[in-house]
Amino acid sequence: MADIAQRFPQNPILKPGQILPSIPGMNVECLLNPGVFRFGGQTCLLLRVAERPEQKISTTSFPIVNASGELEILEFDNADPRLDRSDPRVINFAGRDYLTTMSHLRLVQSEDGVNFREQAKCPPIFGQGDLESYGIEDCRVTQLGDIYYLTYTAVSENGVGIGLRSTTDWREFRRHGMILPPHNKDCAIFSERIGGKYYALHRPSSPFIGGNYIWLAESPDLEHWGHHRCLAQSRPGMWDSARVGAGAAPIRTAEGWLEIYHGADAENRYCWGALLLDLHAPWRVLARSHEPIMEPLAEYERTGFFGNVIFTNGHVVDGDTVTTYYGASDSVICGARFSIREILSTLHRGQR
Ligand code: MAN
Repeated sequence: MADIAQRFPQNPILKPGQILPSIPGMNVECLLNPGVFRFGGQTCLLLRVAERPEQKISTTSFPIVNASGELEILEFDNADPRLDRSDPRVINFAGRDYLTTMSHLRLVQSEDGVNFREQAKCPPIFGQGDLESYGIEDCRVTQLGDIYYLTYTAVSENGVGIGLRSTTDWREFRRHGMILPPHNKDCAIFSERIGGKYYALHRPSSPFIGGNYIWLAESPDLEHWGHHRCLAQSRPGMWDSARVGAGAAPIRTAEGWLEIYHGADAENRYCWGALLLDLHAPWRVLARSHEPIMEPLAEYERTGFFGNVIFTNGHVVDGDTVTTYYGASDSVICGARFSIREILSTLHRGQR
């Protein structure tokens, strides 16, 4: 069997109605794709909260941050022939793309890893400045020493790139700016330096030659990234034929760095596979999944704001168990456990 995930029986563990909107007048439409870490003895999820105003039948409206740094609601008439609403996530009006919701990040905590609550002392994290004016999304959290590094998708009319912030206490944050420019997503920093260098997986997209592939970059200081290498391409005819992107920071195992990644086909069906990278030379791919390790099978994974999506960018590891948290159907938050040994046993050596 391809799907080896042990889903939480309590799934979904968080739904949009359980999180208050960031400001009155907004609706929380979707909870998605949390970054995951441990802090103060608790399991923490950094949720992506996607909001928009209550929708009227005849118009499509959504927030952006305008040039003065204020929230502004854009509203388009659904009957206008210049409006393309074929994808629930993005609209195109008069040749320009917009997101239908604006996302920010919110921290929830749990003692048992299943029941999560928001803590008033941890402030919401919003997009700031002209490279984040359509919101911030899908944050990976990597702890290096006492510092937590947040790599997230920064969206604006300028494009989609990778922003970096850091914190030690989840109250005060340092902004490091955009570390990888558009078009780039799915950036996860390794939890250890290798040979004195920092490493990160990321996903630049090439519209003509090339595609949506997983790359590796190297840095002396976490802000300047170079020595780029392409690690894994999408594979024609397979479940990951259209795009692949890294999940959270890879897991150190005796056999190598284990990376759980997402792959989607032309129908936007998202599954997960895994890559095994050499411990000392992470640009060497030792093995890769042939079959997915998880597929959108449960009802809550098949139907929602954008169905047939499971998307993970966060996990915690306890011995042989990796507990992944994920967005299902771009709507709700779920959890699933895997045996690391079992994932490793499914990988095909020498696959690219
Ligand atoms: C992209 C990102 C994710 C989202 C998936 C599925 O990969 O925008 O945030 O979950 O698409 O819609």
